[in-house]
Parts: sequence; C-alpha cells; structure tokens
Amino acid sequence: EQKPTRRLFFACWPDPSVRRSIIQRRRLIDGLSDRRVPDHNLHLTLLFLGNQPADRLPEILAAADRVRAPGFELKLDRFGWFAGARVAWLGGPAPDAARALVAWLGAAMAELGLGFQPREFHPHITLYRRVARRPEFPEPPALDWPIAEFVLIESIPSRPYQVLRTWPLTV
Ligand code: 2AM
Repeated sequence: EQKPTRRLFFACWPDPSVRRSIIQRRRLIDGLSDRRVPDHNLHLTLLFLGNQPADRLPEILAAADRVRAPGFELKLDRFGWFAGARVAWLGGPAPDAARALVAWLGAAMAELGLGFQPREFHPHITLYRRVARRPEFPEPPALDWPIAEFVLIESIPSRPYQVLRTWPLTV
C-alpha cells in the first residue's frame, strides 16, 4: 500500500504587478517552445521538497512558522537557460539575505528528517520548458522585486499551483 504524498516547494510568489512585469519581459523571448509556463504559475523556487508524506505537512508548516529572516530585493536582470533541465528563465544574482533564507529553510526541513535533494540556489523564474538548445537572449530591462514574504506551494498535475501558506519576512 502506498502512502499519500504531496509535491511541495517553498517559493517567492509574485504579486499582480510583479507578475505583469515578468510577463512583459517574457514577451521579449516569445515562442521559445510550446511549453510556456502559464501566467498564473510563474514563481521563483527557494527550496524544492518534492513528494513528501502527506502526514508530515503540519510539521513542515510549523517549522516554517519558526523562520525569522529579513526581506530582501531580488534584481532579475538576465535571461538564461539550464542545459540539464532545458528551461529558459529570467533570473539574477542571489542576495546574501536570500541565501540565508534558503539555508534556514533547508536546515529546518532537514531537521524534520525529510528526504530531499537541495540544489544550489540560482534565483530564476522558469518561463519556458523543453527548450532544446541555448537560445540567443536579449538583455531584459532589470526588474527589482522586493520580497517581503515567502510561500509553500503544492503542485498537483494539470492544476494551477496552490499557495498553502504565506509567511512574512521580518526580523
Ligand atoms: P525549475 O523551474 O527550474 O524547473 C516546481 O516544479 C518548481 O520546483 C519549479 O520551479 C522547478 O524548478 C523546481 N524544481 C523541480 N524539481 C526540482 C529539483 N529536483 N530541485 C530543485 N528545484 C526543483
């Protein structure tokens, strides 16, 4: 018998204005593949947990409740492409405060004994999937995104991402 799981990740979730700005920039690289990320799913992953036992969700929420970290500003100033994942993205440098938050979350989740494989943190918003080779990218107008909260997202196949909870960033 298989235990129910939920596919989860921590993320920064753009407000409507930032979402519009991301979509504007995406227009600069229109049609890269037939797998454009839907507008309503655009996000920046902080920590990917993947499939976790559904009955651990209350502990995951409680652990994130204990996170105390300051807000920060993300500068998204370049397009890029990951060869392995074959995704094209809008991204930028990782501020120290963002790295600290990711480290905090990783430590809190590891403390719960959850199995997940942390990847190096490269702040990016995936815009297109299944992009077979590195495109020629223009330079986007820089987007300054003030981050004052983080969220836990659940991903269910063929449904919009669902924000399960939002936490403020303030010390
Ligand atoms: P991606 O956008 O670079 O593909 C939901 O799948 C989110 O979690 C996406 O933002 C995706 O990143 C990220 N993600 C999926 N699998 C991952 C993994 N193994 N490690 C880190 N992030 C992952």
